[in-house]
Amino acid sequence: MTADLFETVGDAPPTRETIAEGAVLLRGFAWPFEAELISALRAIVKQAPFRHLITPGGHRMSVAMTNSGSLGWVSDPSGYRYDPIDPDSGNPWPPLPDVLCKLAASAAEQGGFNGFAPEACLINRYVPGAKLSLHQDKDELDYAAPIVSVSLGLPAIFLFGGLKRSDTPRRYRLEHGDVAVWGGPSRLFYHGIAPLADGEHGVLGRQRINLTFRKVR
Ligand code: MD3
Ligand code: FE
Repeated sequence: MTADLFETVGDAPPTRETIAEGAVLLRGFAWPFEAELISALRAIVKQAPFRHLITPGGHRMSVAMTNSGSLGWVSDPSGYRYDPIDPDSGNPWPPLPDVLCKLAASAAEQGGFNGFAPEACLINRYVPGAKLSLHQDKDELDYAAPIVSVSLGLPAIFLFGGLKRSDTPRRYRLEHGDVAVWGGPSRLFYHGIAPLADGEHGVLGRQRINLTFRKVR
């Protein structure tokens, strides 16, 4: 009884929930990696700081981004692309740390995708008010591979639609340590993040960080 009173939510065992064909939510899956994950992130961001990209439509994104891996996702007024070079520094993106690679591969395996070897890890930073409008991820050449996402810091409302933009999205609350695997038919579903609510996270402060691991080609 006393033990229950002092137990934190972070101690609950990871759970696995299928939310669509090919899409699996692994709540708390990243907790065992937390310390290593956050120190790896700090090192990446030192070499390739977060920046607000400009969309082809000329809008500055409210989400700040950086990348790790042999390729990074970038947007500028000429379009979206994967680039081996960070356009801000002229250097290659920081290589994918082992801990990130292992986390992504073991989550993918839990979701039924064996041998996942991501080339790109896009890192998104949300402060309160930042959002990501409904979109499809279709800048990759290989849709057979899943996308693995890891949520850290403040919770967010994830909007999960369907193959058509007009499909009404379902809402899921993604919290610190939650990992999701998006493959099979769900790989091209529309999705987004509602404007982040204000708050303070015990480890990461007033922000949410999301990592998406992708096989690009
Ligand atoms: C469902 N990021 O970077 S992660 C993105 O939380 C992106 O920053 C969001 O959408 C974020 O493109 C959502 C969850 C996610 C990622 C990719 C998907 C869900 C997905 C691809 C297909 C379907
Ligand atoms: Fe996306």
